[in-house]
Amino acid sequence: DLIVDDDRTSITVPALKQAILDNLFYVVGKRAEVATDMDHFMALAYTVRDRILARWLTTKGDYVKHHMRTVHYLSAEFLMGPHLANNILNLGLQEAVRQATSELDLDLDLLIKQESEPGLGNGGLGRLAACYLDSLATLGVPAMGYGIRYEYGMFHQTIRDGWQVELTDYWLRYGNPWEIRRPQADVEVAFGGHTQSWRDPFGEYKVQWIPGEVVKGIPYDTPILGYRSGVANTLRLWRSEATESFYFERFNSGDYEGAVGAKVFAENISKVLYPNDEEIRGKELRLQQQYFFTSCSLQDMIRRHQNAGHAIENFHELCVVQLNDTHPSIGVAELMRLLIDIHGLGWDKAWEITSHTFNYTNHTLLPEALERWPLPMFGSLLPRHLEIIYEINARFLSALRERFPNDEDRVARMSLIDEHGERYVRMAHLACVGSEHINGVARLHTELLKSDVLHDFYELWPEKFINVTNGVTPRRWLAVSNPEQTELMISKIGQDWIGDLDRVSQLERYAEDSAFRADWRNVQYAVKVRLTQYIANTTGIAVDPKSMFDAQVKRIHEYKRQHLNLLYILTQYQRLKKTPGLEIPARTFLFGGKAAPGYFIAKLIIKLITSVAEVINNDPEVNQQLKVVFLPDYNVTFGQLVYPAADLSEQISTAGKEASGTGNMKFAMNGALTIGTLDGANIEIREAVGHENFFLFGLTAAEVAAKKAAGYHPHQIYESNGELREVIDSIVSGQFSRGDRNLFRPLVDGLLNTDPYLLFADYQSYVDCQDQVGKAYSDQEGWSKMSIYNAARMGRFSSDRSIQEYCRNIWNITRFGVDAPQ
Ligand code: 26M
Repeated sequence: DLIVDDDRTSITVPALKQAILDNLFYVVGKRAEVATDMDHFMALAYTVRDRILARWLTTKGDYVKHHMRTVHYLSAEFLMGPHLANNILNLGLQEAVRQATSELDLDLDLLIKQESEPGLGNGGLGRLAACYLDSLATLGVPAMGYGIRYEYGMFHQTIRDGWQVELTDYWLRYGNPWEIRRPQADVEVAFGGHTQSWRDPFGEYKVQWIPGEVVKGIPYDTPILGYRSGVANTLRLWRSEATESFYFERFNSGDYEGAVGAKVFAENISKVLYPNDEEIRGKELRLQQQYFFTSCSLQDMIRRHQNAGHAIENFHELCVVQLNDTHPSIGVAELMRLLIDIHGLGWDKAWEITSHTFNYTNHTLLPEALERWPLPMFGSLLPRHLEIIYEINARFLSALRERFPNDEDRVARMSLIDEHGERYVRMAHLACVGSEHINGVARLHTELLKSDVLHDFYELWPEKFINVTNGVTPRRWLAVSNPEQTELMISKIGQDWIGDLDRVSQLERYAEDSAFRADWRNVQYAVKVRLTQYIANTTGIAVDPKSMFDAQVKRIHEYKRQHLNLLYILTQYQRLKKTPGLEIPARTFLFGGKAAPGYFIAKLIIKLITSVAEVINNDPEVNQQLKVVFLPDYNVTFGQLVYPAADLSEQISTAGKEASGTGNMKFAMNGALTIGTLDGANIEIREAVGHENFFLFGLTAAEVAAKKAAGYHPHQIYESNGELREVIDSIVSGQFSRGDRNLFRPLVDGLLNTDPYLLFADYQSYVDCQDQVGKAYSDQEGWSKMSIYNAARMGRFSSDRSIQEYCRNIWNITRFGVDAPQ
């Protein structure tokens, strides 16, 4: 009964309604009477996708037509989170879609919740890549993301008997309405085998790689909309499949097992995301994944470059590659191989192109997280690349010897090959040698790269090093996730800040306005009620939305010190037990985060959190003042619920260990106050929001280093600090493990004996600081002021600012935007 012009592009309410019904019938294949919430989600998602397509195709065409220099962001992980709400916001369709769905008697928020999130990343690094794609499209930067279309993403976490249990994440179960498979743009990737060399008739040395296996990469494209920019860039994720020819050759020659084996080999590559962050074990499949997506992406870039009519010699003028950590750094050797073996260039020209194409972002200071591949494994999987790496290394080391004569220690330290005992290829060194720029992700992190982790490279090439402090997108992390605060902000300062976060500073003057502060508190309370309901539904725990919400959500890691947070909780618990009726403001401690499945101590920390929670939450003497909640399966979707609801953000890593942190930014933008160390981006956040609006504690990175050098004895601190000793003793006593004195022994012994992350050294400072936090929270007016100053001064931490810095200082991109109307 509805008549509309074009139900695939029109954005009027009647057209949207008709489109949802048409997509439900023709794409989903259901009648409205029997459609489920998931069916309606799909129908709505296709409706939104239809409205993206014109922008998407126009954007692509414009980049080609105008020969625009393009960024290629190579990342093993893209932790995108659900797309629907974000796409609706970016298209400017929030009101129209709400109206259309409500007229169809559909609950928009319920439909949005149906989308299963593509969890194709571990944590910070993958989520940063997603924020950067958002900003690239918003700013109209010609850009493409390249990665792997894992069939199984980050595992789902459940808690059984207080322990983490992993379940697989088959996120494609109901289909993915956002992706388009493009089989015509497939590429082939080789593995194994051997190389042959000869001199061609002109006397040129030539190498041919005779591979053992060949697989096919099929691209799946997802449009990435800018915020009201009219731009839609592409995220291109590769799926591995068997090549028909390889498969059938063996099949027809009677080698049935070999044929099946080849198929299994091929399909395995993009099957599953490795759930380890910050810890590398040399698994061959992981190297296969890295080479697979990097080779697919570089071949794709070359093909697109040539199809647009450009000569291979100009590759680096139009194509720039950003390496998201060392995971795609094999690309340096791969581009050399493609240019020399496939496109016939000489070494020097190939090196000129390669070394002007790549840039490398480092994300870690932990020595155990620097990627190295055992040489025998590397050589058998990528024999040609090993030869190329040897040649790069020979040339690099001879230049190095010229620059630093008689310094063989330096040569050994900087070599691409680690020769101490078992031999390894050092991927960070390959990335440094092959890149034009090397960047850290926060000011302190970059300084520590220069002075420590990559010091030799800094001495050799100081001009390569540059800092780009991370940022996060205010679209997803504020406008989408915190509609209550967003609406209040818009009522005072309009909405331009969503696309230009520096403008939130206009909020500052309202910090001194008591009526506004009351509104701010009401909004905060409403958001906390939302989270309270979620907690009740998922855990059965009743928390009080009037209590302070104190949140630590991030991967579980010793350096992030979730157990330091626990030490304070236990300190308060002991105090309350000793002094019944002790006046402290009620607090709800919220934890969320996954442990790498093989990381025993991290899993034990989860068990300790859940065990302490059980005791405290069920102790009537304290549970009006203290509650502890571990929320299972922390992911992007849950992050969108928790960042807006927190009063206090825990950013308590050992100084010098957290490269940047990005959760710290999401909390502060939403008005949470931070308790934190001088680590990563905390330092810059504290400067931006004002020292008086940030709860600082703990040793500095320099003090940590000095303490370790001087000989650190945690046992002495245990002996001399009464409260700490009681807390530790209570864990050992079995109070939280039903009398089992051994359960938490590995954790406690580690702290007493070595405590590599200096929890004991920072304990008293943390406890004192937390006590100050408690006092400050009792003054609600003062707290609201600080909260508003935090939100108003976070403009710098928009990923739009980070991307502008990458464009100016690293990518040399000055042309933005497309012809398309917004
Ligand atoms: C490597 C090899 C094999 C399997 C997995 C990995 C791997 C995957 C993810 C290693 C590290 C990974 O991520 C590291 C990470 O997330 N680092 C974080 O990056 C953020 C963005 O820059 C920073 O804010 C965090 O401080 C940093 O810890």
